[in-house]
Amino acid sequence: MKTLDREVLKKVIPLQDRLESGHRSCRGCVAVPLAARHVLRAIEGPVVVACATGCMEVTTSIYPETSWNVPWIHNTFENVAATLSGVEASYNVLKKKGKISKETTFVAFGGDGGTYDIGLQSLSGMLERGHNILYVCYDNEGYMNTGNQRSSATPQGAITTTTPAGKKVPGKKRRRKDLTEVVAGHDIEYVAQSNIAYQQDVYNKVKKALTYKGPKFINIYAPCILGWKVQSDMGLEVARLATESHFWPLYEVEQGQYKMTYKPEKQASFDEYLKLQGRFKHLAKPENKKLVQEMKDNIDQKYQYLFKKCDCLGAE
Ligand SMILES: Cc1ncc(C[n+]2csc(CCOP(=O)(O)OP(=O)(O)O)c2C)c(N)n1
Ligand code: SF4
Ligand SMILES: [Mg+2]
Repeated sequence: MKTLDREVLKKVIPLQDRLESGHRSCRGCVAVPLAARHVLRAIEGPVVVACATGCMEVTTSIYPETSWNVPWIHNTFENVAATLSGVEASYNVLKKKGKISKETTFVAFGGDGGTYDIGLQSLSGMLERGHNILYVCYDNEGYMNTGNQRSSATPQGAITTTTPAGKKVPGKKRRRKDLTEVVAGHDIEYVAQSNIAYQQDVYNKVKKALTYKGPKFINIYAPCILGWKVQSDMGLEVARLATESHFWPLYEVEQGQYKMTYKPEKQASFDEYLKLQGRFKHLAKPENKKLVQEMKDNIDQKYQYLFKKCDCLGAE
């Protein structure tokens, strides 16, 4: 697991977590608390956080309690980017009038459902209007707080309650949407793909994103123990294998320039990644061999394509 470099650790350990303990995410959940903490640790000074409805929101803010010790705004499933756009615009007006002087960072968190699907329109608007906001998607590949329904981020072959596997259907039929690329198409200053198992990578990307005034987007791979049917101490290992097997490459697009931020020395086994997750259990059956091969071919094809677009000399 890639934790923070020693020098960075010394800096962040004394900091108070901006998402406190005592939240109600599932035992072993690596999606919600780690995504929030890894991101917020990299931000200095005042911060305003907004969450779309999703696990991060419902497990941290059940009335009358909250685990957030920063200004925090609840949103519906679809409009976190729009709400925070309004907050950032008001802040700019108040600053102009001299009523606020502190530099403040605005961070929106949305799950994949709230980002890839139902909040895509408000995200796209926020990016195009140029708000000075960092949008972070914690991608746990499904609608998890409502009981594990598929989203457009759910990978091909995965079982969810709305994509069951049986004699005729092998789990989700369609491939996942590549949202990082969709966002990159908005031609903003900074877009990146990261993974909660690579803490230093998340840290670096947040730091770099915040050097830009304007919209920036980071898509963080964040396994759901419950929905993916993963042993409660294996969430980070599954996340790690996603990147090491080339399924979830770590890269950034800075001012239009693609760069791999981590290049695994040797491609890890995708079968190993599948084996750790109950949602893919049925893929071990002989009749699904062809589908698994198709999934692997797709990973290799996409990785090669991305690699070509990247400045490979910049890879770790
Ligand atoms: C318009 C609307 N449709 C459906 C819902 C119910 N709902 C709330 S959160 C959610 C799924 C959230 O999925 P995601 O954004 O991936 O977050 P996760 O729970 O996986 O963390 C759904 C279906 C809603 N609140 N509003
Ligand atoms: S349902 Fe999944 S993402 Fe949500 S709190 Fe539980 S383990 Fe975490
Ligand atoms: Mg989700």
